[in-house]
Amino acid sequence: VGEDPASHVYVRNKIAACAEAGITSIEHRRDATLSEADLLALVEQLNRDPAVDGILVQLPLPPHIDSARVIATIDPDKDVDGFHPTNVGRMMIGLPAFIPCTPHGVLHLLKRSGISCSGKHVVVVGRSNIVGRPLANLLTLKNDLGNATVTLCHTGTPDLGLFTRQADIVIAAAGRPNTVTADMIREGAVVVDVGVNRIPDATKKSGFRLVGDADFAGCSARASAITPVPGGVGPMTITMLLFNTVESARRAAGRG
Ligand code: L34
Repeated sequence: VGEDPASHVYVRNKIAACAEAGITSIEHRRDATLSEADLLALVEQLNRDPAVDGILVQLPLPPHIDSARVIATIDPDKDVDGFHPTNVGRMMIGLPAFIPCTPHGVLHLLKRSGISCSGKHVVVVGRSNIVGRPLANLLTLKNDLGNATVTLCHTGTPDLGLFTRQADIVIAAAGRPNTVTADMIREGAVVVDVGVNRIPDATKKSGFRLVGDADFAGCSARASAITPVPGGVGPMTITMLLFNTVESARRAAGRG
């Protein structure tokens, strides 16, 4: 809904990934003037449609629309973003649930890189509902992706470096460039950069370039591993969306 340029790129990438994986996707693009009532009606129509296994309302929504209300209207069994309160609650107590795509992508990215979180001190920087908070929660679960000691830092943390310097793994999800700099990480630490920020750059045709929340050049000299932006967590977010959608279709077919 609306004209957020980054959202258009992300949605385009999601549609392309669905096509590549053989998943049918339907884009319902609406102007920023769409009323909340009309959006809720569209979600309800998709809830009822047996051909639809997954519903994703790309955020952010225009300010006149109550995102929480829209998310709560999505059928929890089709909530492939894992944002519905039912899925958030189920996830938090370790019950089967759709896991939010970015946090889930981060956990699999680490696992597939041979980096276990078990017994490690993971410092998460950022407390959003879509990344920081669910990620911190998942990391505390007693399973093969979690079992970490977790510190959740945010804009109310007076001395961020005091915490990040104690981390085995730093996850930057603050939405601000240079939130994590080389002096804030331990030698050999792992840095996962969730940020996707557009920085003005006159040398680029688009007029901007993408940077993460960590200073990549500085941190990569000290870190044992670090994710790039672009090409790091972003593609994993999309991958986990496909995973959740296939999972939903399996469940709907009674083969869950
Ligand atoms: N409902 N809203 C809902 N679900 C989500 O899971 C998201 N998120 C976040 C924003 N709003 C959402 C995404 O889809 C962030 N996000 C997302 C998705 C894809 C990419 C980045 C963030 C991505 O494809 N990143 C590319 C670069 C893209 C570019 O060129 O701008 C990368 O390589 O990082």
